[in-house]
Amino acid sequence: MCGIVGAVAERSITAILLEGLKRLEYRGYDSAGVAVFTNDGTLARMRRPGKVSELEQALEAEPLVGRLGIAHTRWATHGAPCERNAHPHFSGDLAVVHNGIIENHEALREQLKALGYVFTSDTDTEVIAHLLSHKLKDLTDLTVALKATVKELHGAYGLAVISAKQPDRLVAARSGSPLVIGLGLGENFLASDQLALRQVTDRFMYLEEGDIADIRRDSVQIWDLDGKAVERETVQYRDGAEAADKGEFRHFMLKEIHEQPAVVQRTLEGRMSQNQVLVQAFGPQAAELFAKVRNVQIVACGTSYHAGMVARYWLEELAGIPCQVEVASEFRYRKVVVQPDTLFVTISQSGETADTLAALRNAKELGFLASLAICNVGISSLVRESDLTLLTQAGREIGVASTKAFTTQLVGLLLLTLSLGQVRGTLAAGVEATLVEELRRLPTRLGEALAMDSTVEKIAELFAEKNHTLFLGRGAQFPVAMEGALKLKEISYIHAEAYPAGELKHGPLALVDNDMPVVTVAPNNELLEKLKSNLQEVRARGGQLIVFADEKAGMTNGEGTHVVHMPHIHDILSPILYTIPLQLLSYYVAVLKGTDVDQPRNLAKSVTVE
Ligand code: HGA
Repeated sequence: MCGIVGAVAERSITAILLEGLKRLEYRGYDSAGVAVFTNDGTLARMRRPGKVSELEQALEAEPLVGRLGIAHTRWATHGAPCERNAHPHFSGDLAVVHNGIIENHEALREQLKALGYVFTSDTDTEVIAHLLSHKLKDLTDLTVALKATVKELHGAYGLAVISAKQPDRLVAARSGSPLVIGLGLGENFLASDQLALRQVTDRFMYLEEGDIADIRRDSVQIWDLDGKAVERETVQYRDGAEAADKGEFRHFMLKEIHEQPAVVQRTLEGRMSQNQVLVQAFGPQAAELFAKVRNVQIVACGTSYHAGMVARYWLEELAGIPCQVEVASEFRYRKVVVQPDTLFVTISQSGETADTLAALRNAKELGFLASLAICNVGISSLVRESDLTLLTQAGREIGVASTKAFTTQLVGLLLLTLSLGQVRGTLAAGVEATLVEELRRLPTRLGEALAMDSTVEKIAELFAEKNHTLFLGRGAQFPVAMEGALKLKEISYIHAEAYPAGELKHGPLALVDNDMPVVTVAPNNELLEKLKSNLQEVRARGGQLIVFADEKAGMTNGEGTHVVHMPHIHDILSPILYTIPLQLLSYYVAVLKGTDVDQPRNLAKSVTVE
């Protein structure tokens, strides 16, 4: 969500901070700000509502020059996205930027007001600035005062602080929100994601939960949760930072949709032999642990939750393993009864999704057999804290609406299903070899689906004037319909709902009329005839049907029915293939509506607050 960048150097750091913010903008983007200890010895700041480009323009007009500074791009949780709520927040000669939520901010605000502190924003963050300022009255050292401050904070934070009184240091604290120190020569940096700093260094030190750091030009000191001085490992990345480049595409989202054959191929590489999945792909102890698994509990949010819902069909149908799927924000606060020998599986693109991470931490206390993360970021908290990992190889995903991360998660979950079935001997004869073969062909099939791009673009015109849409699917296509509806909501702002097609007559059919397009995914499986009847029910009420149907499903265009023929695919893999036209549909509808496709309003890429 919000992005943090900080720097302490010999050279002027404003351009570095700004470039870092641009690289983080995909995380949150309702306002941005920077505070710099200027060369004339004062703390100055510039904040602007809107995107980082607004801040950049303001800084061009009125430059801030200094060698110590912090910057922030915000995704508001407390207080409207306006200039006075933008970070950094000041208290006297202190500046603070914060990712996360301070849950006891109201009580702290009252206490601090009673002490005479004047609040100028509606944010929870401002209490941190004033509380730290207050602590500094007795505890003059910045890190000592910060340690005392965070003891009083409930909630989640990644924090960076500078003070005009101690202008040689940048101090930081992490609890529930990631922070990484970038190591330079005679200069050091801080960010909420190493991507922000790849322009200045390739050496990083990740802060762990509860860490406090004192970062100076030529030294870094870290204390753990207990206040003990600790060393954190230095990680060096030799690969170049992936360029955020749209190439020939108009938007990152379209580029990422078209990358799917390649990234699915990458996700499969090295994970299958001629006719089997290689179970070690999940980690050296995977085979031993998988042999004990009798149940699976999947926990995730948003698009990743939909991937988990598809996996439930696979795990039960192919591997005969009971599976439950739940959104992390519910799971984490629910009294959960854990079945013996249950594998706890989390799914997250970033590996920093706050609710999923918290659910994993809770799960550790609940007696699950082991935890497995399916994640796109190898250096994420989720991966670090799980027993087993399967990294999807989607590469960096910039578009806020997830596309390639979803399909690679599905591939990872199918590999998991086959691995569990293989180790436990529950797969029907020949199934694994057949599906391994089908998985090998999957990138080609995805390429064929992408070739329908211009057909889907035409269909999108049917939606340009609509305000509501229904998505229908049966079986494992129901979560695909949910994902299709989510995509349309996210980027075109059209209200969309997904239903299992058989549920239509139990309520939603009342909504259907000529103004309500109904999108359906119809692979050629044993549910096809049932689905066709449901579609008749829609047609009979004048509903416009858009059907993505298997070329062998025998469905044809008719009045009010638009059929797009899909390449034939093995039914088990059809959720992956049928996702593609729904992604393209939401993309082209959004383009027609003129929305900000890559950065839709109110959303952020990596949801690091609960
Ligand atoms: N609570 C703070 C920071 C929000 C945040 O971390 N978003 O991702 C605010 O509302 O400014």
